[in-house]
Amino acid sequence: MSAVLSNDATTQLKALYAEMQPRSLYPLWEVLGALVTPQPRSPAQVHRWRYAEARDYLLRAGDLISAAQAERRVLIMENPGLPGSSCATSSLYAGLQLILPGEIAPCHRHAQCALRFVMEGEGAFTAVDGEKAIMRPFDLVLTPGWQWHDHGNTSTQPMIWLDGLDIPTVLHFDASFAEHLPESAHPETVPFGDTSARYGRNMRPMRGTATDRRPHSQPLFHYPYPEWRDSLAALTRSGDPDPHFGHALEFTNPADGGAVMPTISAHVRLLPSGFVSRPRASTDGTVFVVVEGRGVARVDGKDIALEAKDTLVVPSWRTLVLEAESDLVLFGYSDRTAQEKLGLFREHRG
Ligand code: 1HN
Repeated sequence: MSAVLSNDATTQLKALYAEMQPRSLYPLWEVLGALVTPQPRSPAQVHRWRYAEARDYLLRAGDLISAAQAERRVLIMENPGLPGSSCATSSLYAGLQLILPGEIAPCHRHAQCALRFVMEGEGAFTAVDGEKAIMRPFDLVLTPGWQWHDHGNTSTQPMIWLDGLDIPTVLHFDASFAEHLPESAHPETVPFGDTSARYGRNMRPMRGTATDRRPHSQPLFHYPYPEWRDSLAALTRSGDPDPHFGHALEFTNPADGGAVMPTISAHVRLLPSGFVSRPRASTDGTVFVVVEGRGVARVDGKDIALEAKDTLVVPSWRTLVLEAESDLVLFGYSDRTAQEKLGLFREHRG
């Protein structure tokens, strides 16, 4: 409210507010400025989680509760600016999940879309609608909304991955559904590698043939590290880095060439040693994982050191500069695709 009111009017307005409140009526003019801000004012904070610290707590939890007891044994990486929300950004969730040798995380499905980005361990699996993805470090594995998924560790080492989900987005729309399969694991109905062969090679089953098996809109769910890392390496040999991103590749859904899931975009980037990015702000708060290398994230002028396997969250509309002290490879995910569909996405490149 900008106009100056007389004392009398102010007193009478206060009395009016008090009278209206029991009927759930409120004056917009008191809150308009906070609702419609000239630019984003996210309550989320910039935050970095050191992997070694989080890993230690996760392994301690592993001594105390099984994956089956917990359903999912996960430490939530909650944004310190969004306490009690289980959110990493206002629209996205991040957590670190542990599955120990011999364990099964039981089969369920839910409306929320999930991605897994493998931090350590080798050979455990996620099964999506009855097909296993054998996971290796820095693989990206998707479980799109409403697809059955269970995890199992038949290897001899603990397996830890980052879970990225659109939980806050689904909560926002009050659109959460979930159910459990009566059995702990989905029957293995599809041979290993089947989906990658059908959809992961710039081809797809002929429409309307019996070879068209996975859901049309979300077929591919495994993006192996050696493939995406090799593509990034090829970019470094064939051209200059983008001044804001470095060498960057977005993971795509082969069904439509768009983002990996309706609510989540994911990408990787490589900043060559010594590279300093130009400053950039965007409306999609982003969760980053350091895959390799060291560097500094400068967010609104404040430096945050980055080491391998750290997780960093940069909320909406904070100005980010990245400095690579050695070749720095980052994985990142955000709600960019959802914002683009809603006509909300904006960026400012300095
Ligand atoms: C979930 O289903 C998984 O399937 C991981 O591994 C983390 C966090 C919140 C809600 C559901 C999983 C989750 C989750």
